[in-house]
Order: sequence, then C-alpha cells, then structure tokens
Amino acid sequence: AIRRIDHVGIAVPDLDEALAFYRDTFGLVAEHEEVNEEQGVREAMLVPADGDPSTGRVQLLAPLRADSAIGKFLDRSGPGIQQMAYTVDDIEKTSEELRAKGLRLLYDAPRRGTAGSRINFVHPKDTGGVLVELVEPGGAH
Ligand code: V0V
Repeated sequence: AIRRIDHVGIAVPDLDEALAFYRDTFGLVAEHEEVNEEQGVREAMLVPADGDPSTGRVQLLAPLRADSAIGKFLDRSGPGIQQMAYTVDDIEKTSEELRAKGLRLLYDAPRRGTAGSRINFVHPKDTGGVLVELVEPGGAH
C-alpha cells in the first residue's frame, strides 16, 4: 500500500545551480546527495531548513549523460517536474498489485534508489501522464 508522498522529482540541467536556487529562494536544503550511475543521475533530496523533517521531499535530478532518463526528459520537455514518488512498505507486493491491475512496471525487480532505498516505476502512459515511482525506504531514509 502507498503510505505517503515520498518526493517530487524535478529535472534540472545543473545540480549546483539548482541547489543554490532552492536554498536562496525557498529555504530548502539538501539532506542527502548522491550519484547513481545506473540511473544516470546526480541527485539531491531537499527538506525545509527549519521545517517538518517528515515532510515529502523535493528531489533535484541532474543528468550524468545525454542518453539517460533525465537527459532525454530535459531534451524533450526542458526543466520541470519529471516524477511523483510514493513511499511503500513492500515494493514487491505493491508492484504485483499494480501489475494485476494492468499497469506496466518498468523493471521486473526493484533497483537501487537514493539512500539505500529500492525503487520501481510505473509507465507514465498507464497513469494519465505521470511517471510514478515506488520507493521502499532503506535504513538511512
Ligand atoms: C517520458 N514520457 C513522460 C515522461 N518521460 N511522461 C511523463 N513524465 C515523464 N517523466 C512520455 C513521453 O513524452 C512519450 O509520450 C512517452 O512517455 C514515451 O516516451 P519515450 O520516448 O519512451 O521516453 P523515454 O525513452 O524518455 O523513456 C521514458 C521512461 C524513462 C519513463 C521509460 O524516463 C524511464 O525509464 N524512467 C525511469 C527511470 C528514471 O526516470 N530515472 C531517473 C530518476 P508521447 O510523446 O509518446 O506522447 S532516478 C531516481 O528517481 C532515483 C535514483 C531515486 O528516486 O532514488
């Protein structure tokens, strides 16, 4: 089952520039930063500097390569919201429930996401145009 909004993912061309913009404009700061080679991204998870730490996060996603998911998204759509991510308790179970409803999951088995999480995605053509990510948090989240 889906528990809460985990994060909203935003594609950006330059992570350092975006980090400075979010800090100076909205007071959102990185609680975690990571390079994920498999996903082709350099990413940062943002939380309000003085706010509720249990809040849904903003994930800034910058491409490592032009042919990555974020590279292609930036080419096609420009910077902006790329994904909506939900926290789940059991990613295999939720993936199976969604497959049983006829939705296409992008991966047969979960892959590695930020901070030791396990992730999968639902194809945006099966969700009314939103790339939905399922996140089973790792210990560090
Ligand atoms: C593509 N489309 C989208 C979309 N990306 N629609 C909504 N949101 C998006 N993000 C549309 C696109 O406009 C096309 O519509 C159609 O889907 C098929 O496009 P495509 O040519 O197959 O597009 P590709 O080759 O760019 O692939 C799209 C998918 C790809 C979703 C399959 O981006 C993917 O594998 N994403 C999952 C991995 C990912 O996003 N990694 C980066 C974040 P028309 O023109 O046919 O109508 S990594 C991450 O989140 C981490 C590490 C974490 O959270 O921990």
